[in-house]
Amino acid sequence: MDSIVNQANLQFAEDVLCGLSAEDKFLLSRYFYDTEGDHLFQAIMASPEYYLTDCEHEIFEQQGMEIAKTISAAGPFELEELGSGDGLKTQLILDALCATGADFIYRPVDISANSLQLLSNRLSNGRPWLRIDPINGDYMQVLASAQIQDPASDGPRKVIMFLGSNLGNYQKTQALAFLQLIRGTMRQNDALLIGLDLQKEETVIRAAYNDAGGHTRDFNLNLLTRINRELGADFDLSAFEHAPEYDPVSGAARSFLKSKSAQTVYISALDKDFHFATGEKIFMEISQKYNRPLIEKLAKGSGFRVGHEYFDSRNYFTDQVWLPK
Ligand code: AVJ
Repeated sequence: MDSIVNQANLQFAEDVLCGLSAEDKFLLSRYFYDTEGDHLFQAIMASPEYYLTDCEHEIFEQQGMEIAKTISAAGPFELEELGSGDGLKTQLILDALCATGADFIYRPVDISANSLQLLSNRLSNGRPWLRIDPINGDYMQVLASAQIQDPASDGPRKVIMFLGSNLGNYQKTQALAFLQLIRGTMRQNDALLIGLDLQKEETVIRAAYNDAGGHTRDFNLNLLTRINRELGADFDLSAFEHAPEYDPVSGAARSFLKSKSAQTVYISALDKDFHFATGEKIFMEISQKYNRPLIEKLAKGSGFRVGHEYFDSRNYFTDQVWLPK
């Protein structure tokens, strides 16, 4: 046991123990993103069914200048991006900001030092004007720490970006708590630019989380591979199937892995067996889809008001500027 569990994956081991011991088994979607998971997510974003990335890209391409003017109107600022990822759409915003003559420094925050490095290189290339100051770390921790200035200090104005409907990975109460945490770091002239995926025709959403190329299935199964490798488990991937669901009433898209048979999985880092009944599901991820009342409720409940809204041509997705209430 000691040989497998080190400091780095102790938290992972704990979370897997907690999730697989629960009455309704679950794993945490934050663990999808190992190196292979990053690649699989890239493949998902490139799949024709996954409309989210294209929609947000379209919004920034078509309305980037408006957004840039809106967020820079109140003067110089730090642009802090939570979970910057590959930065493909961020470059549209940065270029629009440059074109409007905005005075800003870009601070991407990401858990992956590697993707931060790639991002800095990609964005700096051809943009001699760009001031970039990456912060490596978990954005929850970075938000909670002084690395992002606390509202009592009189540092520069701040615009926080949280794009791609990443908020959707939180259940409703956690989403609210997270937004409150963000709000707590902000002052009156600061702003939040947030991307949210909207409720729409069911078939469109179902397809986005069940692409024909099987990337979403592989993305989910990869977490079992990660547990096998990092925690010494013996998950048989062929004994689980990808079973996504969408509830149009609540707007929750949820991914599950479903056990095809009655089986036992041993995890050596935990020195423990886990039993799965035929058809038993592991809840893997929620991707919440929003509508206006839901958005209003989240904004109000966390001390914001919706200042500006931008939509793609199909009204599938929205990027919004939220202002302190
Ligand atoms: C990165 C959280 C926005 O929920 O749509 C994509 C992750 N999961 N396909 C999402 C994801 C399965 C994605 N987010």
